[in-house]
Amino acid sequence: MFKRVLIANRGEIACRVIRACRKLGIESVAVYSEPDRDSLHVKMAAVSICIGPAEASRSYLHIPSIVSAAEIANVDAIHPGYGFLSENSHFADICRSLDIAFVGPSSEAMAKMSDKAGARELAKTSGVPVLPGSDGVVPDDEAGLKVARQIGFPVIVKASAGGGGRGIRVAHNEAALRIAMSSARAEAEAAFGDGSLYIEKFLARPRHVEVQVLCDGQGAVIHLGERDCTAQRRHQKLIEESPSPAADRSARRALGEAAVKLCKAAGYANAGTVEFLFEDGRFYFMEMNTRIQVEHPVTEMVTGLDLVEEQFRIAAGEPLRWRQKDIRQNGHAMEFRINAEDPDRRFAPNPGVVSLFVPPELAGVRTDSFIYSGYRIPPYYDSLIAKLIVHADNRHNCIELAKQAFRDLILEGVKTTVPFHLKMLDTIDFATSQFDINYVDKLYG
Ligand code: MV4
Repeated sequence: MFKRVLIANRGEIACRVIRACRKLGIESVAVYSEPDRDSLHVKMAAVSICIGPAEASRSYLHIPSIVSAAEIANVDAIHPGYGFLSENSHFADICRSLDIAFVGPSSEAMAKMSDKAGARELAKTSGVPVLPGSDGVVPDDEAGLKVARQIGFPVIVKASAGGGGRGIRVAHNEAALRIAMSSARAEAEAAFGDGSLYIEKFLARPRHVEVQVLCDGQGAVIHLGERDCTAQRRHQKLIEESPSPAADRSARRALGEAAVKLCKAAGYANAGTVEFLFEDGRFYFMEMNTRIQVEHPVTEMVTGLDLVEEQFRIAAGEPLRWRQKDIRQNGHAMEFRINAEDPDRRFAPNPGVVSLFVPPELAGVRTDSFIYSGYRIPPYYDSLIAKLIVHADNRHNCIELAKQAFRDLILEGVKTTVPFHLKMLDTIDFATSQFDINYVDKLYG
């Protein structure tokens, strides 16, 4: 196992990774930007190194600063967390050339999956269901129109270099498709420096269901069941749960098998997530995330595995410690993202001083956070300040436990998404899970 690891991240995930380091007897090295000097991850780590000013491009995203800190601290691995450099194949490549283990997949597997049109092709040729659409990227607008005429409208145009919902457009006819392609291309060119587009048949009311995988890079690939992330607003997930209330046993099994198939075809290693659109009992590959995800705790609570611990073990060259038959999904778990945002002001960021923070202390409830009473939330980064994760024997009891956990939670000083969650927990739509990815956008505009 590694002796010393640098955590190239901040916030709750940096704290979460440091906890896994402690469990494994690994010395942790935190990096932080100037406004993050009072952050919990800085206090928790054995060693902390300032890597630059507030702007992420000059700190958490600045590869020379991160690599310098890693060299100075003499670490043998870097854990990238999520966001920032976590899906940057160039960064993973630099780590390898410096003989520092990157806690994640190879740069080649990352690059394969960051090319969304290529990932779709790989899924298709591996026998993983995809929606009708283009074979890879469309070379020009005429080719795009030809694909749309073949598969029929409505279609969705996606940036091959995209992610997080940028560079996507829906078109219901040919004239709209011409406009959609030119605006998606311009947006993708500006955001990613790559205007490549691909096209798919558009699903109007899907759910978002994703499968957690673990691969040891020595041929063993297992899945840890699915998470349902349908409760989202503008591509920001708000509530995630496992298992998915929409999937029956046969769909669950098929989803898991599809995810494993794709990982084997990609030569994938470490933890990953295969995302699907799910509608009327059928599912279609969407994309693969090559990082640990925000919502990984719901899978941990249901399966009993520690995913960050497994990431470290795999990166250190250990073989997987479980076979598929050892994995069970026990009970039901939900994660509620607590963001410093005002739900009454269309979820506008609401940073400030947390005057009081007392997390609930209940059996089956976990709080992953980096805030504390008196902490000033800096305005420069993601608004996620805490995650409330609840686990019970079934979905009904999970909802009841969540309500109790929110009653016990004390979080004062800043507006948060807590009132949104309380409202959702009281709706029949949520209780019966009768909704799709458009639900929150429709409610809140
Ligand atoms: C889709 C889709 C409907 N049909 N593809 C959004 C971001 C990118 N990751 C893929 N996305 C979608 N792809 C087809 N063929 C709808 C979305 C989509 C979406 C997907 C998951 C969760 C939230 C979403 C919100 C809007 C659109």
